[in-house]
Amino acid sequence: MAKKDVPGIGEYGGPAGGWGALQAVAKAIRSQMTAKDATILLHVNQPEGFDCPGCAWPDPRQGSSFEFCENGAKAVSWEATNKRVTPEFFARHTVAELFGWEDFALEGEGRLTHPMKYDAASDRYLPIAWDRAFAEIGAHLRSLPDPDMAEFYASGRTSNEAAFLYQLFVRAFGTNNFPDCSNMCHEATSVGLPESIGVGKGTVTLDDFDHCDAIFSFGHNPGTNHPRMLATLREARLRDVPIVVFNPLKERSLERFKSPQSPVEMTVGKAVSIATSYYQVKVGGDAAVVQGMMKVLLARDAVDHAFIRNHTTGFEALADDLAAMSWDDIERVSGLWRADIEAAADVYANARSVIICYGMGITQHRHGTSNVQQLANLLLLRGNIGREGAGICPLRGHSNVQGDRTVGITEIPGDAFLDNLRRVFGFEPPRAKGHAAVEALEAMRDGRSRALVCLGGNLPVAMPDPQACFEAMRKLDLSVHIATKLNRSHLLVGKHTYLLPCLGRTELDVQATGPQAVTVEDSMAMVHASRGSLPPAAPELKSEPAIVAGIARATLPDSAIDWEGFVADYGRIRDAIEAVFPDFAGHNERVSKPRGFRLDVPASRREWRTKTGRANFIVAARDQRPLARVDAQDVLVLTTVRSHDQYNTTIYGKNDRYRGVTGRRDVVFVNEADLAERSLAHGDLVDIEAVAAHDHSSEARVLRGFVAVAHDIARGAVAAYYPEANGLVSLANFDARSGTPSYKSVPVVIRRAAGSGEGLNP
Ligand SMILES: Nc1nc2c(c(=O)[nH]1)N[C@H]1C(S)=C(S)[C@@H](COP(=O)(O)OP(=O)(O)OC[C@H]3O[C@@H](n4cnc5c(=O)[nH]c(N)nc54)[C@H](O)[C@@H]3O)O[C@H]1N2
Ligand SMILES: Nc1nc2c(c(=O)[nH]1)N[C@H]1C(S)=C(S)[C@@H](COP(=O)(O)OP(=O)(O)OC[C@H]3O[C@@H](n4cnc5c(=O)[nH]c(N)nc54)[C@H](O)[C@@H]3O)O[C@H]1N2
Ligand SMILES: [Mo]
Repeated sequence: MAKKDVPGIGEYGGPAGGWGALQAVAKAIRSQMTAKDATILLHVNQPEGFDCPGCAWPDPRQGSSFEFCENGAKAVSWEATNKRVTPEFFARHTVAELFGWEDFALEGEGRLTHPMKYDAASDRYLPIAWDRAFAEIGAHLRSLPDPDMAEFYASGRTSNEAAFLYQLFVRAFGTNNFPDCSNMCHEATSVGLPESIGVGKGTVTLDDFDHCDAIFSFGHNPGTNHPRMLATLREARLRDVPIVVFNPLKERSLERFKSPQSPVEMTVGKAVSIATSYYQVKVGGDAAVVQGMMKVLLARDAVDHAFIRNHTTGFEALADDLAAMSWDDIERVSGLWRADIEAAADVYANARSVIICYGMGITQHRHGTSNVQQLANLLLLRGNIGREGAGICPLRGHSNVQGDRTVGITEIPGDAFLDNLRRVFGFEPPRAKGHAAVEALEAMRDGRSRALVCLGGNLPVAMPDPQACFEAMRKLDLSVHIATKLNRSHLLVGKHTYLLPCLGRTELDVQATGPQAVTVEDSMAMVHASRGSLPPAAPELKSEPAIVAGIARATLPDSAIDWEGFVADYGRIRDAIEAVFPDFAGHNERVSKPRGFRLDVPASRREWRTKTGRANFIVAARDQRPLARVDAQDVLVLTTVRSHDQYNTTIYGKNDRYRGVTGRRDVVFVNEADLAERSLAHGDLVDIEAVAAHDHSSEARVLRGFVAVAHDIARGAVAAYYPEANGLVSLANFDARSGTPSYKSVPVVIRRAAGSGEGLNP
């Protein structure tokens, strides 16, 4: 049936990659940079170049050929833009006026050039000298009655060096309040995997993908968010490795891909099909799928008894739990037929070595931690962890989010780490648990926290419930933003607000001892150097380590730590990291090697650093706080996703090519049958209302006037873009074990928009 014509909504017929991707790169570069500057793209992810700020997928293992990535090119050109936000810009626009701009327009103005301070009288940002800014920030922080009344946010682009200095400063100041982007992202991994396998990281390397016999993909969209992964999946498909996908949306890149690096594929060749089976699981239905698969394996006795005996605990409890589970329930919750789940279990059982990949479709749920642990259970049943070609592969978010955690950005630091910090730096670090992101926002909202420092990011826009978060920001006595570009967080001013512009990854960072490199850790625990080469966007910019050290010195005048020495030579920061974290032995020497080194992941050699000393099967959570009555008549479950033209809260453009959307983001994807059931049609304007009774919040949350788009999405599920849909997510709706907000399971009802007619068009 031909779909009604709706402006900006169509269908994308091509594969992922292909010419569409090359055109998009050219466009991204043209809009931000000159042709000469565009040569910077040749330095992305090369041994002597800088680490791509786009994602945390590892670098290619050899060769120096430019590894093509459309969204990497967008991320780089967005940072390396020619556009500037100068003091004159701020003189022309009040903060109230800028607040009315779209996020897209704010960041689109370009790079921040000068340190600025908010002036309430004129409602403008005015320039301030660096030293004065540091002195004032230090005085404000010192005047707090208690260090626990300040929050220190970090977004995961920050290098290991900046992150380590940041945590050192904050702990010397006296708190563990480290909300970070990981709290909104893979916290379920960081909490879930250590209980299962003794380490909160993925266990595979790129080499394992050359040796696996099957790949299972749960809840991630690599064509958009980890595009370089498609090259790895393509290679696996060319070896005839089955790839089984579970995703409520049909994502083009998981269906087929044309490699822009393969001249034959680009011209005469066919696209490579990626998924060999594609199951449109219900939103939040993954644990049920995995339980069903495990049930099949047990029924067929297709498990690795020797591995289970020698390496694990908890098998009997898991088996009992699975036995008690009915296929009716599994089918209802997963939205899949038993036969589908059996077929998937067959592929799994027939493969000697299996890798499971997963992303936000698994973690951002009220049972995110438990979801992650079910994936680990499935792998453990056949000994698929800790040997070649097998393992678990969380697709991390920000390019250095894993590294930041490794070097101490955590609200729950371990004793061994704190003891080392005390030994190396001679101060007593705080031991009490600090605030994660949700707790930080709650403390700010309730007035218990009075200050917020942000090392990058766009915290209140990334969090659930913007209304509550925006208000919380405006109540602060002090807010400090270390950033490359203007965003909405900077406009949510408190009593004293400072905007401190920093260098980005692409830029040359020259300190007293000469040009500096920083280091980052990718999704597969590879640590390597990153060196920028472009001249800084403005002469006044400082590096993140220099800004952190500047604030530290001003806040802690009596500190015995040599902040200036650290900034003069980042090698000294790396030495300090090595002194605190034994895993980094030989740090400076090892990162001087072209591709760096891999941090130890004990589970990948079957050493289980859990309390039991074994890998643990963990029975799935039973829901204590039922979410939506998924079976209730008109309740749908909303999931929020990234478009192809955005980087988290950074919107590069309003297109979402692979999903057929052009020039708009006010859409909600709905299954055609679900529309029909509500007497709605493709293109109708709808209001989306969160069902408060089911998400533990009290007030009504409504998004008005969105365009309903009939889409290939599981029944009962709807999808909208992040951050536009964050107003529907309650701050109270999160995974109790990890604190990860349930951005991917919001119970909603959808109805024709109040006052709208039959739709938009034609
Ligand atoms: N270009 C670009 N790259 C990025 C980012 C970006 O914004 N832009 N962000 C970075 C960051 S911080 C992160 S965390 C990663 C995010 O990378 P992803 O995890 O790929 O991010 P999402 O867009 O949230 O996509 C989640 C996928 O899960 C599916 N999904 C939703 N709900 C469910 C569910 O209940 N079950 C299952 N099985 N699937 C579900 C969605 O349909 C979608 O395909 O990407 C990183 N890389
Ligand atoms: N509804 C919904 N909400 C979500 C998600 C979702 O899937 N759905 N995903 C969540 C996830 S996974 C994450 S990780 C968070 C992301 O949350 P954040 O990490 O806080 O947000 P970003 O949008 O990545 O931050 C963008 C800003 O970072 C600054 N920046 C960019 N580069 C640099 C740099 O090199 N240095 C510094 N200092 N600043 C820089 C720029 O000013 C830019 O405006 O959002 C979460 N929110
Ligand atoms: Mo993320």
